[in-house]
Amino acid sequence: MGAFAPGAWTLTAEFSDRLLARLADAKFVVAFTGAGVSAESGVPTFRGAEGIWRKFKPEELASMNAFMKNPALVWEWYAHRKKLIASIQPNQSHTALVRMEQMFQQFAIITQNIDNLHRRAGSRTVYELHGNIERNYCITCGRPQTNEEVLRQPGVPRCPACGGLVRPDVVWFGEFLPEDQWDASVRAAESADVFLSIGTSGVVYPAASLPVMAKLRGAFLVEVNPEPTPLTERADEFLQGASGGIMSALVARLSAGKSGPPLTEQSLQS
Ligand code: BJW
Ligand code: ZN
Repeated sequence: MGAFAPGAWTLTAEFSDRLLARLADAKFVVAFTGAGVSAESGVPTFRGAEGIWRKFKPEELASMNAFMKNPALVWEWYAHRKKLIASIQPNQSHTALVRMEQMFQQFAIITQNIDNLHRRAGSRTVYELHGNIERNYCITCGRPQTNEEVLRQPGVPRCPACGGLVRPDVVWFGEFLPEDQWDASVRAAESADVFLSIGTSGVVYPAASLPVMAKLRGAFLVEVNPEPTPLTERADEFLQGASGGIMSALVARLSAGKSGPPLTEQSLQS
């Protein structure tokens, strides 16, 4: 594995016997996803040259300090991303994960993404570690606001009930992750037979501790990424390349091993 050039995966790609055997025996499969999974839908990643928005690093925008210092700048970034995300569609990676949920007795997606694309694609069990960009709330009274309401207001949106600042319902640096989502993710990581880490740089904690947690509890750890990450040396398999092609090929390979007609690339995208 790893000998394929990024983007060279096709439905005939070969996967190791070890990986296929672990998947064939798996009762509980967990997919842990990051920004790379949405990249092929047109959502920029956070890190690397492509990920930088107007020369700002995520640490300079995604924090309460940054928001209080310059709410207009932070809102400009979020308004831009909200509009972009509303205009794009889930891609082959999201669709492949929907198919995987139908194939295994238990299946969960743990996502760091806030773009809601897994749910929009049709996945059911999705734990959102860093919130959801479709929600917003007032930092003073907690009143929720829809995207339609916030985007209607020019500049920094305000709460109609108390006049407080409204923020997106996402997790910024220095903030705790939603307890219920974190607890469910830890339980899933600890019970997984196969744990797939897909399209994440694995540098943001505590999310980045989940793949290692899963491996220590006996999961077979698979990483899918065009680039090596700090997790790569701990992975049992590193599938190097863009996740859309790799995940589609993997689902096609798995479904070919089951009864019924094998999936085609066309049927995976439909
Ligand atoms: C493809 C591809 C293709 C491209 N196919 N792949 C020092 C050490 C350790 C920890 C800390 C520390 N100092 C501070 C901390 C804690 C901090 C942290 O981890 N910082 C590190 C950066 C150093 N963590 C926190 O603060 C967290 N909270 C916390 O710890 O609470 C406890 C606490 C509370 C109070 C006080 C103190 C402690 C919260 C973290 C919140 C992260 N929030 C963000 C923004 C969310 C909202 C928004 O989107 O606007 O979450 S930051 C950003 O990074 C976002 C992402 O979910 C997250 C992870 O990024 P991801 O998904 O991995 O994206 P990239 O861009 O990094 O990588 C993309 C990958 O895709 C790359 O590898 C590409 O190769 C690949 N790729 N194309 C497949 N086609
Ligand atoms: Zn309010």
